[in-house]
Amino acid sequence: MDTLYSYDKQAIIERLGKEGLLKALLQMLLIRHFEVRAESAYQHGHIGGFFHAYIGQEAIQTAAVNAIGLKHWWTTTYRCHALALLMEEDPNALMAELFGKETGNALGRGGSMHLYSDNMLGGFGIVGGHVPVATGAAFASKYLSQDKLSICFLGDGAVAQGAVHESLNLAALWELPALYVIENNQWGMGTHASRAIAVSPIAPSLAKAYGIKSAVVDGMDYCSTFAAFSDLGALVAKTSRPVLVEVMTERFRGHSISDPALYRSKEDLAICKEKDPITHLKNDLIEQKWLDQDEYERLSKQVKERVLEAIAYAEKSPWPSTATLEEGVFAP
Ligand SMILES: Cc1ncc(C[n+]2csc(CCOP(=O)(O)OP(=O)(O)O)c2C)c(N)n1
Repeated sequence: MDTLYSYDKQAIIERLGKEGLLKALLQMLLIRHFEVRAESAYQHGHIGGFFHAYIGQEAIQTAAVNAIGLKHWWTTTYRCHALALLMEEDPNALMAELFGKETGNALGRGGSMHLYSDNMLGGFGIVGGHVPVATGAAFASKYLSQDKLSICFLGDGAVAQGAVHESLNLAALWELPALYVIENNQWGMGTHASRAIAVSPIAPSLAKAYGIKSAVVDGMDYCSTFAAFSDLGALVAKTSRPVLVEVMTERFRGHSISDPALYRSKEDLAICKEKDPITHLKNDLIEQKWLDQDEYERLSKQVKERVLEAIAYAEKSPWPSTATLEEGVFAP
């Protein structure tokens, strides 16, 4: 393993302050409670189709958005609830989208895998298929002098896809302002990365092949992830050269809600959960005496109530009318 991205923790804590760290904690709690409640709604038959939780990985996209800023182009996989919440999309509309309701973020047509915002290009179901889209956004930004980076999250399982390599090649060749983020949760469905990807860590080898910079980052520690994204986002902006980041993380659930994850022992999962990024950040705050357990419980309850409001909104929202079935559908 190449060394993990090193950073000065105390400097980051001082830079973010109580306000910055509490903001991140609330964002991560919103993502966690949103998905836990949505899972329960799924089990009760209110949500259909696919459902991939981001539980365990929350620190990564939270840190990326806070460090780099909302105004850029953001693209991710089907594990997209967190990014849409971080883009400040209304939790009511996002929950309604999962329920397939007319008031949903994509008018009930996209569901769990296809959430959007003005700057979030999706939510994509095809593994690696969104990476050329993010590369195109980086090209457009450069071509139109938009002063926007394109940040693209992909899984370790996507790294073997040709589209990823073509994207890295073009981004390096054309000096595009793109930050590619491999969220290495070590699993592609039920296959361990060590059985699917020839190199480990992934980013240093891959980046070398395309002559670009890389980093490997601890994705379970908000402060570390924030430090890395802050530095690497600035590097992409300054050089207009792509950077490849690999963030080491853990997926606490199965691949999707219908995966019982029998390929992983209970003991292994328990070890993963000890690294919970929310507990990690909570402990950082407690250590600074900026939070105590009672206040944490109060904040968590407040966020849970917000999510229950979103569930109630989704439940009472109407189904899309059949009269609108052909609206928004491309007809050549
Ligand atoms: C082109 C393509 N091949 C296969 C699939 C089926 N599939 C869906 S998710 C997945 C695993 C992807 O794993 P990874 O990229 O590591 O992302 P993670 O689910 O761990 O976030 C596969 C093989 C697909 N959706 N698209």
